[in-house]
Amino acid sequence: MAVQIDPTSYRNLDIKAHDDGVWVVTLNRPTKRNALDIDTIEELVTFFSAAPRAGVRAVVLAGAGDHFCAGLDLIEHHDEDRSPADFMHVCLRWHEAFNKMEYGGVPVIAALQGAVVGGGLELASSAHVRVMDQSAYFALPEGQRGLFTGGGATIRVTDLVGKARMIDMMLTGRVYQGQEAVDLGLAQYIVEGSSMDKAMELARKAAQNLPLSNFAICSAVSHMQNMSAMDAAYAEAVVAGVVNTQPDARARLAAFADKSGARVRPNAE
Ligand code: 1HE
Repeated sequence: MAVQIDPTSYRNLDIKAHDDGVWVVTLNRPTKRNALDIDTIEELVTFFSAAPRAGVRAVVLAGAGDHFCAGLDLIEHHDEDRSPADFMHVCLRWHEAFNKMEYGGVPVIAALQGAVVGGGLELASSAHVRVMDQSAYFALPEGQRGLFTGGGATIRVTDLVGKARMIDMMLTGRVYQGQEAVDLGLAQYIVEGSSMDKAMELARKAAQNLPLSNFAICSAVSHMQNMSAMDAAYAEAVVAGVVNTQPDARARLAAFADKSGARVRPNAE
């Protein structure tokens, strides 16, 4: 059942495992601003298909260089001169990759800098947590390029910012950055320094949770959003039945009961 991930078999992704179960996956085509060509998408499918069964406790997803990701590889798209059916299949591979991320059960923390645009925003919005630095900015330039979103923005970006803002971003190319981007929900954290450092800190924290708890958090919440409230409540009860009785949780519950377990306190001033 356990699968192995061989970092040396990836060309467009740089993959590094850390001792604490945190894996750093970096889009590694900085000279192309990490634009998503089909090979990169296939490597994302491969990695995120394996991660849940390979002991990966959390993933930090990053982009090499000054920009997280410039979206669809427009040069490849231009040169391939794809048919409608061809591009539909390209988009289905994007969905395969991004659904594996969102529904795979392994926490994915995105570390963002520079452009997070078009398909780059679709990729980032498939992560569970987004950390931006002061240089990061978000946009959907598809409208200006004669294109439309094809990697899930109509679903995930709309979930983050709402329908009206999503349509405005696509119609006018509006760019969001800084604290406003956090206030709208495009990222959960903004940092003065490196988004990578903060993302690693959050990933290490998440990696300390029991894997089955993280599996539920990083798959069940998304699945339940797709259900009616009645069905979601039922599914939540079933998931909680499994997770909340896991044998590995007993030591944590015992620690609370004997008062050695950490208490929940407000943040220090
Ligand atoms: C690219 C791409 C790309 C850069 N595809 N090659 N996305 C966009 O519309 C964003 C397009 N990119 C940009 O607006 C800018 O490149 C950036 C703001 C991201 C960066 O600017 P800058 O000045 O640092 O770089 P540059 O000079 O524009 O580009 C550097 C190189 O990266 C250059 O290649 P070179 O071989 O001439 O050196 C660029 O061609 C290359 N490059 N971005 C291919 N996107 C499933 S549907 C999803 C639909 C979409 O995602 S549409 C949105 C596409």
